[in-house]
Amino acid sequence: MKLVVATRNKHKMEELHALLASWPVELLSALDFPEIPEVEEDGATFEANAIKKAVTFARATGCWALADDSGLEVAALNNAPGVYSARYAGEPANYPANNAKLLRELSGKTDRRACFRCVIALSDPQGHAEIVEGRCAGHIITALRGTSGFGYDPLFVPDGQTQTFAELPADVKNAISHRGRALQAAHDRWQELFMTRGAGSPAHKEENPATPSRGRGFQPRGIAARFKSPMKNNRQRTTNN
Ligand code: ITT
Repeated sequence: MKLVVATRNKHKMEELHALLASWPVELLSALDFPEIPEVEEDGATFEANAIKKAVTFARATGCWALADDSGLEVAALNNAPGVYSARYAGEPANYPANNAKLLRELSGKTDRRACFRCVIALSDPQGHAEIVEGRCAGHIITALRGTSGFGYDPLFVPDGQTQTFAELPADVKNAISHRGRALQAAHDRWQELFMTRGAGSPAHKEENPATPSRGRGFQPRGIAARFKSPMKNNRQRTTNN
């Protein structure tokens, strides 16, 4: 079964490849579909953006699609940069500029608590989507440390660790990160789907006929009812089921 990951972020894709290694799926990414234009992330929430990316790619490719919308929420900054994490310092997205801005904004502040959030949406080819979420709490240090990972990794020390995400080995980051936790939830919730479906077969067409587009361009309906495994440690929500 083909699964399109709706991202052009190579670092994210590397992490997803490692994290999805045990799934019986052939992973494709947005880079395999250069004809599909970049999806504008204009939602007010991680959920809205993740669903928009997944549904757009699912409908455009006729495959199941998965999208991750993620970012960093900093307590002392009223949860900024949040959904604006990728372009915190402006266009075009630039990791060093974002990190420099974060350090400036936190300069002199003693409350350095922060939380990475990751919302993963899975959409069937008709555009019915469901989400899971993972979080990783930690704090922001005062100078960059480490060279692995991407984004805010050199400034973020997860709770229970002394090293930043950019210093920790990739497998340690993946085990505790917001993305790793969201994917663990996804695995628990959706594995039956990937174990039982044949390549490219559309999902439960009769039970959940495609819902007409509305509002932001999609009207997701949950596919949760079909899957037995309850979520364990992660928050989960179905979308408008
Ligand atoms: P796609 O939309 O193509 O997937 P993107 O980089 O634009 O790629 P997002 O919209 O989800 O991804 O923005 C996420 C931003 O949040 C990302 O650019 C980083 O700045 C930050 N971020 C997310 N996960 C991170 C992680 O694991 N480590 C460090 N920074 C992260």
